[in-house]
Amino acid sequence: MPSFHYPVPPVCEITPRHLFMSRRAALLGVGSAVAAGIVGNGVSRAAAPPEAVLARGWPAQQAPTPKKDVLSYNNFYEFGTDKSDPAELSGDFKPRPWSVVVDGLVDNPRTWDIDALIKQFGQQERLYRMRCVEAWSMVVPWLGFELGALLRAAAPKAGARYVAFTSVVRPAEMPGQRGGLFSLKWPYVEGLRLDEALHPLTLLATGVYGEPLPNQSGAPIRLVVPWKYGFKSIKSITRITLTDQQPPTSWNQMAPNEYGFYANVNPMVDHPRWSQASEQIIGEGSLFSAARKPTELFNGYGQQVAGLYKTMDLRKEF
Ligand SMILES: Nc1nc2c(c(=O)[nH]1)N[C@H]1C(S)=C(S)[C@@H](COP(=O)(O)O)O[C@H]1N2
Ligand SMILES: [Mo]
Repeated sequence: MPSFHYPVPPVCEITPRHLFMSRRAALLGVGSAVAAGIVGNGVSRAAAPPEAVLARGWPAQQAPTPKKDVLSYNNFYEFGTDKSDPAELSGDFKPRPWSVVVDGLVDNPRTWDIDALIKQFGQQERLYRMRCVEAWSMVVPWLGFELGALLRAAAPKAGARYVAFTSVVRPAEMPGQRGGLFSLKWPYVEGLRLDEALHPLTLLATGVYGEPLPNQSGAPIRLVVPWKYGFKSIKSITRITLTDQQPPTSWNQMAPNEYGFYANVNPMVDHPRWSQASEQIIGEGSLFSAARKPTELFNGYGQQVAGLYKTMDLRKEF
């Protein structure tokens, strides 16, 4: 069954919103009240965050999502469209050896070996909220370094205004790249404006929960842009190219009226097929009451990033 992101998802098109049952709830055999995300109390909170994560990370005002949920509920369409596919179908993927090309409008283009990158730029722990455009969210303790550090080493030329990212293409190791009825075009591509890419919140993650990224999380290196919908956070990156033109992005090409280039989390701008006002908290709640919370503008990172957009109409440039 194709997931939510697709413009023609059989389930949510043909089922009234209040009866829609998520795949997860369906597997658990629970009813529509749960699936509809009716806010309940009696929500069991996740365990308290390790002190070190909170101390070294940026404030996220929440406990981390349990590791088992972070590593088993994923979107990574190269391995399949179900949330469980990336963890279950990525066993053949080999994240080493791996290199990342940094090129385009830079004075110092370079092909980096993944381990040389980690040695050069280190790994800090950052606890970030992650809000998928499908209206669910997690809190994830990443390891990584600021994309800005790598870009400064590349020395962008004066004309550079955007950064284009490209994911790996390996159909032999990635079953989702071997066709199917609904498919994105490969490689998965994403992009940021250069000032967004240089923002200190923008992370290149090389690990999660204190360990190297597992395949389903985007091994060996993926982007994390916590104030934008999750699809901007491109996985298994092979190329980072500085350009003077806004680069094409995968979901925008698939459905431009549903997924903009900016994709800033915004509870006031609904997706054409569902509300963005609130989100399901993955890993919380029970069989009988899904846990939800109101969605925050810029996913709660407005104090840090709102200035990037002060001259823009966020309804038009969504
Ligand atoms: N290459 C690639 N990157 C991707 C995706 C994908 O399908 N392919 N899915 C995106 C989406 S929709 C989300 S919500 C996040 C999910 O990251 P997570 O599985 O680590 O939570 O990855 C993003 N990055
Ligand atoms: Mo997503």
